[in-house]
Amino acid sequence: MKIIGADVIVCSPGRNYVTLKITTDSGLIGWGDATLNGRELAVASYLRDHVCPQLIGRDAHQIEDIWQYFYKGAYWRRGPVTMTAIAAVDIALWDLKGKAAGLPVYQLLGGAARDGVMVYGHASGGSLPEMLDDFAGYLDRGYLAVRAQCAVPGGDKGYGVHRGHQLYEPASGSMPDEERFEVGPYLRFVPEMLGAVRDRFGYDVHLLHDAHHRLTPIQAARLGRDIEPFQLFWLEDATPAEDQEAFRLIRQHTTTPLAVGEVFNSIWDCQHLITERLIDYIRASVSHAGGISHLRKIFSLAELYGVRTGSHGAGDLSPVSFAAALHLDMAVPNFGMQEYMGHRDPAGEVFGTTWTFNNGLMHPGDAPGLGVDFDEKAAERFPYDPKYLPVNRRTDGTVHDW
Ligand code: EZ4
Ligand code: CO
Repeated sequence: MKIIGADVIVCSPGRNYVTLKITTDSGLIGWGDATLNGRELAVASYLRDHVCPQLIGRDAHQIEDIWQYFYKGAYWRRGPVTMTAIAAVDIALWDLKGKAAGLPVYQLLGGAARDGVMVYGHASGGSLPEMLDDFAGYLDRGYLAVRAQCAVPGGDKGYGVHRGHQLYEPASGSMPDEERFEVGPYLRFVPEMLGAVRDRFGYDVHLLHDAHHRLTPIQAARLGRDIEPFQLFWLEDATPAEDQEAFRLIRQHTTTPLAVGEVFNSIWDCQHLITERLIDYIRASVSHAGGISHLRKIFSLAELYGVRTGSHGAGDLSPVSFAAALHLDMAVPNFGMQEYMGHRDPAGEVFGTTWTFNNGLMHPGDAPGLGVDFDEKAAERFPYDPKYLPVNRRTDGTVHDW
């Protein structure tokens, strides 16, 4: 199965997505996701200018060799742009191998290790009553796990709070929006918010919260301790993720389970977190951490140390990589939870999917490959539309982690 074409398509159906199309002499086509929120064109160029020409003529079945060729062959290793580009190639090749074999990708990864993949939805609100009503909606729709985010009273809107009736989407504007964050009111409000969820909905639903890398280790330790009574499934991204050592301090103070990793791009970003058991869930994503092949290695390392998976699944991961995540989630023994934020309209006009949602569990479907189609004609109707993630500042103007 020789590769005869490799093309990059940038489109914006609801938000920007970068999609890699690999064409083979067998007539089969594989799809990969190369979306890196706010830096889309850097990955598109990395692929178009440097990777696609070197793909032509290779055997699409040699997934591991091609992965190593682009990782070791570039000499310059790791980094989100490089690893997202390699991920797109890897995801497209797994899609092709599944299509060639006539099997869904999860079968190639060892087969189903569970009936379905537990996902969590995102409840949010500009006020506590609004958030609680949104939370109730997720339970009505059958979710077994829900993340709660809420604007801090008297403060700025805060991370993770949707506007109107649309799904939350943080990227907006051809220049980054500026948001404000003050840690004191946040640390006082979060226990109240999580307590209100438990008061209204009890303890059966799995409850999650994302601190979005905004706390210092000692602040995170205090928050983890304050919310212990509310028995979270996990506290996400407590501190800036590049500081692996910070988690040791948090760990010493709290039994609240810790999850981190949506900005990681390789196994080297989480080696100590995993081998020193500083976290409970590893949240690296298939599209930003080198594809199915590399994320599977991270998950295998995690399995050795009792760390479970919790893949990133925001709307800026296209349906192609969300499907890839579901296939991997089905097959790994140490699956924990999958984030499912959903994709805004009109993404469904460009991406056709086969996954299903039943009683809180998702299944990737049994179509050969990943089970995602990309409509190139439809994509032409949604040209690239520059958008950036917000920049965050403290009240005194100091730039802070967003
Ligand atoms: O901010 O994917 O858990 N999910 C998240 C996401 C991230 C975005 C960044 O592009 O934290 O909302
Ligand atoms: Co997050």
